[in-house]
Order: sequence, then C-alpha cells, then structure tokens
Amino acid sequence: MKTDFKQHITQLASKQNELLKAPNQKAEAENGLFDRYKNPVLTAAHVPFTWKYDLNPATNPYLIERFGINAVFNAGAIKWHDKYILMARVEGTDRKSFFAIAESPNGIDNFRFWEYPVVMPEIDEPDTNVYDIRLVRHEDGWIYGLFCTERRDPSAPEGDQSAAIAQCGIARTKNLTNWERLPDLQTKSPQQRNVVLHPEFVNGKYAFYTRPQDSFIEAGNGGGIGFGLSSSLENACIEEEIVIDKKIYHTVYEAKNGQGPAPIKTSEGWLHLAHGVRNTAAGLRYVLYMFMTDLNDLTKVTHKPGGYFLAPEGEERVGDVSNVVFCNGWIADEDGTVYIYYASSDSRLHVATTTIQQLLDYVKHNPEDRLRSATSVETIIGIIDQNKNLAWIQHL
Ligand code: M1P
Repeated sequence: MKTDFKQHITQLASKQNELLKAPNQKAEAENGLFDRYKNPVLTAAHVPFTWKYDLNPATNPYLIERFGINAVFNAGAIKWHDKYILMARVEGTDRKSFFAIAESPNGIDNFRFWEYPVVMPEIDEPDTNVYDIRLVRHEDGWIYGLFCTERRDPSAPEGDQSAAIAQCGIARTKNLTNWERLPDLQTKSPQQRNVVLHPEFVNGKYAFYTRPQDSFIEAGNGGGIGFGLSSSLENACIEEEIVIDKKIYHTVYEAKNGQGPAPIKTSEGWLHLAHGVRNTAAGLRYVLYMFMTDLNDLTKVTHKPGGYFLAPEGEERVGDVSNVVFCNGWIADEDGTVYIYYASSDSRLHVATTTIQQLLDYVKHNPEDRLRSATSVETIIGIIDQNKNLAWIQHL
C-alpha cells in the first residue's frame, strides 16, 4: 500500500473524529422560548467514511469517493435505552434518500451513525424515494415509523419525469434494526405527506394526523393538518379525514402546513409542532409553529399562538432548498427538557432545547393571530399598556 493512500485515510478518519467529538454549545440566548446551538448535530460530513469509500488500494487506487452523500436532514427522534436516537433522512448525490440511525449520549452532540444504514423492506410496489420518518412508541407496544414513500406518477406522459405520487409508508420494529413493512396507508386523498401516528388509541382505533393534498407540491384544495382513524395498522385505511388545522390567508401557513413529530402529552393538552409554508417572490418559505389540542378531543385546537415559533436564521437560510426549517422529531425527557431536532434548508440537522413549561407558557399566553394589521396593532397596544402599570420599568 502506498504511504500517501494510508495517510489520506488516516487524515479522513481523524478529521471526522474531531467533528464527531466536538462539544456543542448553546448559542446566545435569544427569545426565552428555546436555545439554539452553535453546531448542527448531523451533516453529510457525519456519515461514516466506510459508507463512501472503497478503502482497498487495489480496487480504489485514487481513493475516489464511490458513494457521495449530499445531505443529512429531517430526522425522526426517540429516546431508546437512555440514548438520544435520530433516524435521519440521508440523501445521496444520486438524490435518493434513505434512513440511517445516529445516537448520542446527551442529545446535543456526539451523534454517531450506526455501522449500517437502515434496511427498510419494500412492498410489492417498490418505493423510488423514502423520507421524513416520524417515530412513535405506540401504546400497543410497537415502535412505528411513518414516512413518505414516493413513486413516479404512472399517468404522467413520458416527457414528464418529475410528476410523483407521495403516500404514507408504514413500518414497525421492536429494536430499531429489524423493520417489518406494512401496507401503505389508504386514504381518499390523491397525495399524502407528513402523516403521523398518534401514540395512543382513540376509541380503540389508531389515530393519524394527515396532510391531504391534491398534487405533489401544491396542497391545492386539500392541505391543512387532517385527522383520521383506522381500526387496523396491518391494513391501515382512513375513511374520513377531518381538517383540524387549516391553511389561512395571509398567515405563515397560507400555502400549506403539516404536522411535525407526534404531539407531546402534557397535563394541559397535547403540544403540537408543525410547519407552515407561504409563497414569496424568492420561493417557498417554511417555518415552524405550535398549537395545543384538547386532552380528550384531539380534533379540538384549544390554543394557537400567532406567527412562527422558529424560522430559518443566518446560515440556516441557505442550502439545497433555501429558506426552510422542517421538524419531524423531538424528544421530551423525564425532567421536562424538550429536544427539538429541526433541519435547515434541506441540508443539515440542528437541535434547539426548551422545556414543557416554556412551551405551555408560549401556547397559552402568546396572542393568537387575529388576521388583520389593525388587530396586530391592538395586541401590541395592550402589551404596552400593561407594561405602563409596572412602576419599575420607568427606570429602565
Ligand atoms: O423542501 C421542504 C420540504 O418539502 C416537503 O414538505 P411538504 O410536504 O410540507 O411540502 C418535504 O419534501 C420535506 O422533506 C422538505 O423538507
């Protein structure tokens, strides 16, 4: 073996080791609601070099990267054997996404991929692309992964090689390694993305958050976060979808929206994190927003602060699909800490930390969107007037 070949591999290994063991620190505190961190938790550079290189000098004398990784983003999340687990969307330079699991001892740094990417079984109609898994520990005892499965639209003319049909793939596991694939979810909607399983039974049935959609990119007449029930998961079928959180004119979710991870149960209601999309002259802008639903009636939104909870900022604004934040995984720890794993611009994955108490305060006390400029001014005047009653602020 040539010395420079060996040297190159040693350099690759030590550079990656540095990255993997680098401690992550909170960025400057900003909003009383969550803390961002300085470094992304997963990027393409975190992917093991053994996945990319043939390390044999006889068959790869120039040490060419044989399989390129373009990005790591949109991860499902779960706490598993005291480890913080991310099941990320890893995208090759060939544009195909697949799932891979990385774990960390503390949820904010030291994420390392497992030795192999996830082998997700296919069904009779193979997936062309799979992505955006939501992991849910269901009360039936299984861990489910619901994800988007995408295939070329069979009715598209030969000249159209981008028309696709997105549907919800379903798989389950007990150990995160061996996955059993179940048939795709059936609904009346021609397209489905952002489908999420609720962790508890509702009236003895499996409950789903859905996103009925007319076409691949545009929600069209569909859209909104839907809700539906199915008596089985082995042949999941939703007969009726009710939209519980719809698109609204001139809001951050006017073009489309979608449930993020499965909601977190609190003593006061179910906390939801979702993404909202609006169109701009520079293209679509994706932000995260929150709402809370009733503990006993999951279709009833009890609280919904106006505007966004988290929007792309600084370097987060730039990437393969710029001006996007997206979240399909969060972990609520026993001590009330919440780890929000959000991706930026379809390129990399970050963490933000907060607590259940902060999130409850936010959803209950931040003003709702009253949908007009004049009502926004009224809200601000209310805040100013309340502050005027505080004698001590006169000295600021
Ligand atoms: O490119 C932004 C996001 O677009 C899609 O989300 P939605 O279905 O809500 O439009 C998904 O492809 C998602 O993976 C991606 O991050």
